[in-house]
Amino acid sequence: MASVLQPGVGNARQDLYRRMDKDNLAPLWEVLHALVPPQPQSPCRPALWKYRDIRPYIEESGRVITAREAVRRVLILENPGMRGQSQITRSLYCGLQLILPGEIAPSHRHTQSALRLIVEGAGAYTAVDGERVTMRQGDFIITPSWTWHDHGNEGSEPVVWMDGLDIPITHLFDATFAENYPEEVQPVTRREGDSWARYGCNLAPLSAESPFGKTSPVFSYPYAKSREALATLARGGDPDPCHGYKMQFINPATGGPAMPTIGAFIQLLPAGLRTAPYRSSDATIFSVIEGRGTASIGGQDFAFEPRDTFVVPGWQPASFSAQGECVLFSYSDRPAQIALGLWREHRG
Ligand code: 1HN
Repeated sequence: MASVLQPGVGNARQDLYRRMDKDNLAPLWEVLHALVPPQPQSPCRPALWKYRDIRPYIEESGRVITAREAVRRVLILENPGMRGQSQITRSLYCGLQLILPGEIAPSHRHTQSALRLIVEGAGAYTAVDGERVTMRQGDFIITPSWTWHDHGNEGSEPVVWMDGLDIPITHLFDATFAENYPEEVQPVTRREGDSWARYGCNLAPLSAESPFGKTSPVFSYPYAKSREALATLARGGDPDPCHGYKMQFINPATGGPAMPTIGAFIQLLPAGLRTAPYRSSDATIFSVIEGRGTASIGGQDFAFEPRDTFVVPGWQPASFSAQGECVLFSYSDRPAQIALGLWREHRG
């Protein structure tokens, strides 16, 4: 209930605010309700980018700038509620990157962690600290924090992937550092498949010190493997009512999430499945690998097809209706929220 002001008190307050403002002071009681709302009050909105609609812009970007000149030729997916901030959620960045045959994207490193989900094409590579991995559609690839990385396309077709980075998180902490490698392309020092053989086959070196600190020593998770696992699960038991068959990508050295700040997931929705509403405090970005369906997000319906990207804001109820069998990749800041004791979910 609003208190009844005594005559003159309003003026006295305004006068106090004005004088203390000069000394960089502000009254908490005027903003307390906005600072501590009973539930998240986010500018993040549900949105879907149809690949079919944005593919022409991606192609055109390939005609107006080279990968070398751009450093990274990326169209940023900006949340419609946060235009101009290079954010798809309050904590995460999302973009679609194009590399044409014969191109390279020069080597650099930064404290931001990055993930890639290959959306279109095959035959490009990314190199991480001396090891190259070939990209194929649906592959999930990690660039750990502070590792040298460059990309190249030695194949014959354009390759497009989704980039997910924790840029707003590193900015929040003002812990952003970056540097360029002295050459455009870093030297290859390990054979392709080395880290998969070392860490990805339920084996580990006897002295298992992870080369990438808090990030998984496996930096490429081939779609063929994840897809096969999902198919086996779908043959073997009932789907989860909210998620279908959903798995998280893990760091085999710890069993925890593959990256310290970003969680990555893959799920299969059997044809015809209608999931129960689900909400969690981590806003989540989805990339459709296979299948058509509808995502209902906060009461709004979004029809999706392969290669589309959509975003579910934190704490908004979402459910899926799968027309055919669907496979969805997704990522969010869940590991960061869990590490800080903030994460919540609600089923139904
Ligand atoms: C970056 O290094 C990549 O390595 C992609 O492909 C997107 C966005 C902002 C800052 C660095 C890449 C990026 C980025």
